[in-house]
Amino acid sequence: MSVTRSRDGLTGYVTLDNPPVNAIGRAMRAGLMEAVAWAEAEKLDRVIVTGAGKVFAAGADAREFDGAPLEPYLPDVLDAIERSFVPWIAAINGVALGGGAEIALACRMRIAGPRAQIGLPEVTLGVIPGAGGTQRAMRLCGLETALEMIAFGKPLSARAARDAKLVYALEDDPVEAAFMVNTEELLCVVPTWELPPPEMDAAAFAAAFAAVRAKLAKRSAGQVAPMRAVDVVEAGLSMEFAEAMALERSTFLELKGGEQSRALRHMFFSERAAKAPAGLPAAPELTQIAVVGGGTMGAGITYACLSLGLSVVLLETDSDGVDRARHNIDALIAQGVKRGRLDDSGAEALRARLVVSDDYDAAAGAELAIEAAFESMAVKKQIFAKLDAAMSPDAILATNTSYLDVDEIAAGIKHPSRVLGLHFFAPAHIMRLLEIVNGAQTSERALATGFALAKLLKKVPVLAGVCDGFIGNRIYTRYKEEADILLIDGSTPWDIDEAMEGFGYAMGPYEVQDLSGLDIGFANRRRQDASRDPNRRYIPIADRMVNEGRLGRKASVGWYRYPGGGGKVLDPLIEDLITEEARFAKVKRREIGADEIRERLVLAMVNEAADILGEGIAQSTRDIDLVTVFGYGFPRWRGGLMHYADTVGVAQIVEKIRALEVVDPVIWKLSPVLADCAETGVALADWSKPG
Ligand code: T1G
Repeated sequence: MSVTRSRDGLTGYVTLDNPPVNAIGRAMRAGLMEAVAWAEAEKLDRVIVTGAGKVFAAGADAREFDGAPLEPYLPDVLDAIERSFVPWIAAINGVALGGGAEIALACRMRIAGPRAQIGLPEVTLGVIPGAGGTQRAMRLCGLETALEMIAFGKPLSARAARDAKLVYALEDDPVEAAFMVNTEELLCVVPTWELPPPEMDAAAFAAAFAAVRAKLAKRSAGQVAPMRAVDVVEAGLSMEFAEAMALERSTFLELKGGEQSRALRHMFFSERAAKAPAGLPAAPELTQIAVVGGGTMGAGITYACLSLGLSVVLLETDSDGVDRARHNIDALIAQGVKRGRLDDSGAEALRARLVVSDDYDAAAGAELAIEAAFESMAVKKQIFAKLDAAMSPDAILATNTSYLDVDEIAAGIKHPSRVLGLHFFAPAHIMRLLEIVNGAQTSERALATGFALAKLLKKVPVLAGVCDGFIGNRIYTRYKEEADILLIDGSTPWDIDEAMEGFGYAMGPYEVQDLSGLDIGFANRRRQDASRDPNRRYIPIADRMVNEGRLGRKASVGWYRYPGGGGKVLDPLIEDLITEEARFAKVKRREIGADEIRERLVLAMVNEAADILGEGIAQSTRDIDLVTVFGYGFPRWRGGLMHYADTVGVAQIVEKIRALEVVDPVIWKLSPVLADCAETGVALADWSKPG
């Protein structure tokens, strides 16, 4: 199918029809090329092109990107549409993205419906617009709007597109409106390619390009496609259209085959493949959720559920707790109103669905409870006992614990099969990752409930097995441990942070700890004291920080000093403290460069992640990639931790870890999964547990 066509008198109708999002594959390109010939053979006076369903077209079919381009190429199809003597009108019924937008830009006229959006998000897939977007957009909407669309990939709403002159009109029924356009008026519209490129004085041009490049350097550091897109737009200003189109095409093809596009496509499809495992039973319908604990996490979870239209019973220990919880929810609601996500009536409706109480009986009717209380096993066990007594025996009980043993929590109640972990990430109403922890006794119905909630909340769900820290925090703990070793061996928090920001993290490990609070790591290390290998090198610097009250932002001092006003400043006292600890430990500090920092930290994470895969705590490398990108800031344009490891090559990774094993055989134990992949030549992504 892909393209259907019909006619009514001298009006031709062409419908892009490739469910679910009308992605433009070879069949659609061929169908469009045939439609041009058909319209000319029938001597129609116009063709109206629109999308089947709610989408106009989601762009080129990204699944085709791995293979060689297949004719007819989209730029050629759009040239045929644009130069045909039968003018085409794009009746934009929904999102028109990438190649979808480019089809519309090549049409003689564009009429947008209320749900229309026009965007050129190609850079989010590591490429640039490859079918005229870099040259046609600016001819219609001017340089600055085109640069913003292309460099940052954000779509324009129908209204914004109309105001930017990308569309001729906004109409409730764009197809009908296109039919009504006066033929003479339509024939007077100049084809886009014949419009002159934007004219601005040299200074204005220079300022526009400098501004977008400066913004990209901050927001898209390390990413190639956005900068190259700006270069192609700039080059096009002083080239013939055909020449500029050739440059665009060659740049697009080059980037399509590059590492960053492969990584970003991997993330795009991995995110969409993150769904409930096949075969789970239907989940109970969720109407009321109980949340235990109204602190940061509990309030965030509550707000997220209220925003879905669910009712929530937020439980606290006493009236003071109830007041604090209510205050936290009010703050989130006020933030939602301030950001325009909620109007006053919406805020009232949220409040109407919320009960805050210290009486667990208030939660008797909830289908699901999520415990988000203090990270203490004793506290959690008490709470689960109270939930067990107050709620229906088939209610699902979830813990939001970040590290603790879900099986131990489940053991304390009747019907432990209804217990699972739902590990949200702060802020819970914003961060998309949700680790769904599958306990030894967790039933399929409980898992199905977790995945159902994830889908409602539009989270990225990842199934995790039970171990200390599950997938993400276990990798993060190893990352911090290796960072502290580099610290005492010769580095500083800011050198390490800078090195990892240079790798693509928005924040390095020390700034992150200051944000979340050093006391969290301290509590986890105390919990692990009894089980830690006495021969394992232990770096006491972070403990000393906590003992000296340097807890991070909340104490105005941590690894950095926060004198007020939001910024962080380096604190020379930290270097003295580190040097002193190195002396106590008889460590001879040495210069450690950024490359070594990045390599050691990434290798530490890859090795730990490989063990997590080998132990079945994670189901796939794709899941580990989702956790590291959506939960811990691993650069998306590197494809996540394990995709990146495969890009580097397992053989090289194994060689480097073997060398580190010589230095410290206790901390560096090569994962059997990595050894197996190196031996068999199988990529991590293709590794499967033997037997
Ligand atoms: N190619 C292939 N499959 C796609 C796709 C695409 N462009 N877009 C979506 N899908 C699949 C997706 O994997 C999922 O599959 C299903 O459609 C529903 O998607 C030449 C080169 C349009 C806003 O970057 O932003 O054009 O999981 O879950 O939430 O210059 O999809 O069902 O098997 O996201 O309603 C540029 C990407 C391409 C837009 C709809 N276009 N897509 O969101 O559904 S490059 C994009 C989206 C290009 C040209 C260049 C969203 C959406 P499955 P979904 P949704």
